[in-house]
Amino acid sequence: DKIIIDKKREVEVKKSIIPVSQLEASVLFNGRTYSMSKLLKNSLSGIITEHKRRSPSKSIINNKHSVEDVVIGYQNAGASGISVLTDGKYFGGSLDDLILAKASVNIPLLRKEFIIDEYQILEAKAHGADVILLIAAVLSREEIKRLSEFAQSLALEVLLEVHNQEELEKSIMYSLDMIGVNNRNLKTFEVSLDFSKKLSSLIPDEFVKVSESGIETVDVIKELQQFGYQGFLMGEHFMKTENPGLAAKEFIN
Ligand code: IGP
Repeated sequence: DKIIIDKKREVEVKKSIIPVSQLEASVLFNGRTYSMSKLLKNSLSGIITEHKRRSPSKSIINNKHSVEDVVIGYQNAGASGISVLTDGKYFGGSLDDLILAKASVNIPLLRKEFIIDEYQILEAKAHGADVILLIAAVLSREEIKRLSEFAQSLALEVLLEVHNQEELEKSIMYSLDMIGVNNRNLKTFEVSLDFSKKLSSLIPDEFVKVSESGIETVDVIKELQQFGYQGFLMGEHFMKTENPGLAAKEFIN
């Protein structure tokens, strides 16, 4: 997988520039974290908004708003959390975006990244994340276990993303907080809400269920709630508008 090869190289370079001790010494590293899973359980709508400038499937989505404007708008809209893309090459994001988001809002932040190494989890914490994403499609069960336990040892929550039954079954373990079903196939970019519907009954009740990608209407959310979903990760539908915060507000209220 091309992205993972790129990531491995990226991580090795960063490790040689910024040592772990420097990450651990940062102010944010030693600060408190917010629980996204608790917020989702207690929220009526459970919308996790996303800051995403571009994507491999859609190219440019939004390149005119500042991170601060977007995330403050999302918080005002009543979002239960914000996912911040930090991958530069494919999504036009950065860890600086995460820092800016952290400085602007006080709701849970998810570092949206292809995480393959503990170093990226230390980075996430040092840049203000409350939650990390782990993608089952690119990790073995042993890697998911190692990385999720490491995240929890830093008081970070873990959202584990799956796309099919096999990925779900290999990943179930108690060091995860939320399980997300990605409605988008990361290889073909095809989107179908059927993935969330089909997999919901296989996710144990201990985990907060999240439906990710391709969500555009309140009706869809109501339908997915019937399948037990409490979190809904939405990026493009808001980011592509003139005012992402306002679009989220109209959606949530
Ligand atoms: C948001 P959408 O269709 O609302 O913009 O999707 C989010 O689910 C999507 O960006 C995403 C993603 C990912 C991006 C889900 N899993 C993994 C990068 C990597």
